[in-house]
Amino acid sequence: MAKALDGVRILDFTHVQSGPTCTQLLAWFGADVIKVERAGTGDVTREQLRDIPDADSLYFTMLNHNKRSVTIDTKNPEGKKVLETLIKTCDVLVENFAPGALDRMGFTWERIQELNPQMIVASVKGFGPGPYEDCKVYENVAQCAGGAASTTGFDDGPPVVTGAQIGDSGTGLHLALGIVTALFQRTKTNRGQKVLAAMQDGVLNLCRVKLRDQQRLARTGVMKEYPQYPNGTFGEAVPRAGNASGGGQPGWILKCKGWEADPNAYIYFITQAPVWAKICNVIGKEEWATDPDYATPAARLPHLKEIFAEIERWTMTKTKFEAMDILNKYDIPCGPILSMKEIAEDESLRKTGTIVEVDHPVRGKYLTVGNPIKLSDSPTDVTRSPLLGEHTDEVMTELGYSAQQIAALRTAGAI
Ligand code: CAO
Repeated sequence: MAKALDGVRILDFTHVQSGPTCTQLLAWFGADVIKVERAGTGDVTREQLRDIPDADSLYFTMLNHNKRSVTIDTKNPEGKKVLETLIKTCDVLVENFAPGALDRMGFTWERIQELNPQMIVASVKGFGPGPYEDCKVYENVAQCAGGAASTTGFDDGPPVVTGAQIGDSGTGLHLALGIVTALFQRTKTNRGQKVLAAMQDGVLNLCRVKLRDQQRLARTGVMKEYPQYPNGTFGEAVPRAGNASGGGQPGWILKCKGWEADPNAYIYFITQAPVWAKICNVIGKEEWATDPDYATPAARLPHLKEIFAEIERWTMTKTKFEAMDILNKYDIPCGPILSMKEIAEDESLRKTGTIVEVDHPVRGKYLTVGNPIKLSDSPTDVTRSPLLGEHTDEVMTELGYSAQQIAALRTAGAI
């Protein structure tokens, strides 16, 4: 079946995580993604966190599926010429170098426009224009600067970063949307444009509800769904809310049967207002359904701690899966805390292509996360990541270079 982005050519100058997640998504939607790497080393993640000697790491393979790899030394004059040829034939250049690196290479926006006025140049940077625009940034820096760390964790502990890579993969996702939007606009303007996704901005976008709460706090001095209410104190900034729900329906993580030995024997439980009476029935507190101190969401807010303690007395008698089965019968929103081991073994996720087993010539079989976005007319087939420079000759031939020219460029260290 044809793919949504068939015919779109991406010059993929990305490395590490944020940029590669973006171009991997575009490849999954059918774009021809040509990853340009330095000969000899390539993307630094090829050798980071290796679990098999001399094999591309899982870090690399899991971020670079469905791409082709060419090696070009873009600081070599001949290599620069090859890159220029590539720029002329591609629709989008995606990069996440440190600020200024592309300019230092000689490929300024103006130069790229000269070579290909239709080219979209998409960049991930740590920060947008401003005091930190020249900084190098990794995941957790973005989580801290984007407001996630100050609002994650418990009130009596330090700021905490989350395991979800919202700075890297989250920004890659933002950038991918920017690229397809620019491609769409190009169909009307026939012009390229710059697309910037700053990691701080991406994280803040995902922390939008916390900026909402900052303003509520400034106005009212209290947030009644936060664990600090009614007995704790609020300062000037949004506090860490533990496992409280970020929305209007109070929730918390509760112990389930086996929690003493299993660090993931927990369930997330939401006391959604319309099912309050059902919750009271399930946990054996029928009287709370009509008691004026518990019957309405507003009345419950000062009692949330006590309410969740009572619900936990019930969840501790069930495994997280038993609790899930029972609660779902009554439409009570809840979610088991799944370990990565449980997710890796989940058959339903494999059936949908969300977890995929891939075979690799050097490392053998491994699991990866497939495309989380499913298009009915553009299905994703996950293919292994390329070996370093695996497609150099193929791509150079497509660009019109003869075998002799390729050999000469290789001897000159340009590719
Ligand atoms: N041939 C020749 N040189 C190449 C090349 C190639 N094919 N590909 C890259 N290079 C060179 C660049 O020209 C640059 O050289 P200069 O520093 O001399 O200009 C250098 O390699 C790239 O360096 P970098 O500064 O981007 O890499 P780093 O490892 O020092 O920093 C990172 C990594 C991620 C901190 C930085 O790239 C960055 O801040 N990127 C933007 C934010 C971002 O995406 N962060 C998330 C990364 S995922 O956690």
